[in-house]
Amino acid sequence: MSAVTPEIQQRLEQLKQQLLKANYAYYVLDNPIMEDSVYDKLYRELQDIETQYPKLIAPDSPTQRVGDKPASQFTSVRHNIPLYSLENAFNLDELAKWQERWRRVTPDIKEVEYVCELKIDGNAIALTYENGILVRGVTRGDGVTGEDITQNVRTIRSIPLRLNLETPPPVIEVRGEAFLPLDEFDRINKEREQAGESLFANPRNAAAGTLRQLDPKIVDKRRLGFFAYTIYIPNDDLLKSQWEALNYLVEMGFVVNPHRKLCPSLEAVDEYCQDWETQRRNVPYMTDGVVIKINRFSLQEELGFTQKFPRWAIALKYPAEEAPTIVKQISVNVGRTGAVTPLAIMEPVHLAGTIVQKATLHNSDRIAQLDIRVGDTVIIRKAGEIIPEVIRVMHELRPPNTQPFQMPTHCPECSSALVRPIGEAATRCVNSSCPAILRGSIVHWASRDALDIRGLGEKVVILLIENGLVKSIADLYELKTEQIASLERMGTKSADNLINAIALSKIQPWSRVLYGLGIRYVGSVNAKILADSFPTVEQLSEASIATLESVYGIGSEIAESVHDWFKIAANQTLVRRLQAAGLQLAASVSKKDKSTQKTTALTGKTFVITGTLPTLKRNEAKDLIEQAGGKVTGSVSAKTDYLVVGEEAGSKLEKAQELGITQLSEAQLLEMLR
Ligand code: 1X8
Repeated sequence: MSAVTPEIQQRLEQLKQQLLKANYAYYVLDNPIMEDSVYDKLYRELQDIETQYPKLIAPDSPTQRVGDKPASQFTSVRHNIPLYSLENAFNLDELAKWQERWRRVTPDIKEVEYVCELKIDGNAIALTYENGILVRGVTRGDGVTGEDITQNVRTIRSIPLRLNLETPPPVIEVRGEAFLPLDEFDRINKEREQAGESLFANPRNAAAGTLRQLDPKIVDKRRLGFFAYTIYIPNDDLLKSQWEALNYLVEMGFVVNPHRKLCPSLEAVDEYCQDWETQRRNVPYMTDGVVIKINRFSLQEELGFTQKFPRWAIALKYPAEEAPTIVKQISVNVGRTGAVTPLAIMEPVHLAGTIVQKATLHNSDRIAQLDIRVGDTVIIRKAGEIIPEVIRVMHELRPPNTQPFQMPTHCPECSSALVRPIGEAATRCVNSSCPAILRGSIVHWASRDALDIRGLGEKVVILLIENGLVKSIADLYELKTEQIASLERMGTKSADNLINAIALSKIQPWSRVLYGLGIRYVGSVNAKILADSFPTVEQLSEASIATLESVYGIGSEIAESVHDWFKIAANQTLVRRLQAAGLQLAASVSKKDKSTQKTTALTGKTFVITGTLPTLKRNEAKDLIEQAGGKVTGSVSAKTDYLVVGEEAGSKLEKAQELGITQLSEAQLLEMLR
């Protein structure tokens, strides 16, 4: 390696400054100052220098936003100062009562200023800066302990990696809300729909799911935004108010929501709230209310906190949106556990920004309680923007000759008699070969937190079942490309992709397989606990209820459910078939244990991956290659044996062509791995 010259150092500094400035203009000020092509060119030059002189890579370099390595898990971090939640008010009266209440604590205060800010429906995060450099980002968690998501936070372009301060204090904590802009939310859900993946219910869930992604490259692809709203600087007494703090955040380089207002009285606050209740849909992100804070810090300190909330702030929540519509039909849906859920199918109606035509009726008790019939006018509500529900039936508008709804006595999908276990609200189909249960089980098996089989969504599952190709989860592993390709709307390419995606599930760990089995009460967290305590499926299936219950975190309901599941002969057969198919029904031996590895065609070979592969994420491809004894590096050189090429491959492809390096498609790589 050649020595670092002052010229190189100077050029690097210059590039860094220009790129940082351009980034800031684009993502914070929303006012670009540089062409994309120029940005890319400078970025590549910086990247090249840094590759050549890795010692020069600074933590705040624009190239250091997206980390290479996915995390294996997040570590828990205790917050230095807890993240409180806010007391809610649901109307202006309650707001006035809040003012009366805090005034009683400090009766001498006459004049008061409030700061009004939009309440962003996202996920609160806490950022720590040491000497001006971002060192940690932590989720809210339960307010006391959160998860360290620094890698993910770094990908958010509007979060500065270095504060714009001459002499930054040794420690600053900044808090704010990470959120998904609505257009980004729509884009992601469209992509997921096309991929047959389950959709995110709302932008908040999507943002939460994104922040908890282990692979920062995926986080980087979903452009999260961040609005800052709180600063803590130990031993500082320069900032005197929330309003000053917000302006200081702007100075430091954060995005602070522009729709903030300093209000001289509660009347001005009321006006702001009323205004935003009607305006709320005119901003490109979700808001669920207004946050009102007493401006002056000295008064905030005097008021302090209750057990749960600051006394000096409150959230005025917008009312849940409601709308009337007419019930056209009441149908039932059979889920993967056999639970039969009644649904109201209604005249489509606009609600909270989406068109709604289905609402859950939960169970037969709820139907009886509502006395809901086909033809009824009902009020539906979308609470927290999730699945709408019927909150009221307007019996006075009921047309003549309606009939009360009767829960079906037989399963709409397999015609077997439904049962309602004593003490349970749910009606169930208990036929284990019911196609609805099979369908739900396979969709669950393929879902993101289970085996994560891309392209195996509900539509494809239905197709496979209807054509008799799949009668059990285990049948997925015997599918042939030709069988899938012959199905409606499936070509050889998508069939190939599906086969590869299914094959890939064989590297998923035991805990995910266990979760995928869909044993009642065994969610992904319990599956992890069980998989850790019982490293093989044999150990788990032979465990007594008492042994299961002795595991920390496993209660009697789960213990019984697991124990009963393994007693059923069909489940034992399923486990044996999955084992034979090569799924991980035991904790894998550590990857570091090289001695047990066989030699393969990949042993000792060096691979570079470029572009987007059709089914494998980059780190998945990397894992597969490394498990087979290969090595994956970041840049093409004469030492590279193979270049794995995906779509939109860039300069690495050119370089590989120059050097005459063998190229592989994903399919060829998988072939080699087999
Ligand atoms: C939560 C939120 C706050 C603000 C905006 N959005 C939120 N979701 C704000 O202060 N601008 S404050 C807050 C909290 O303290 N729990």
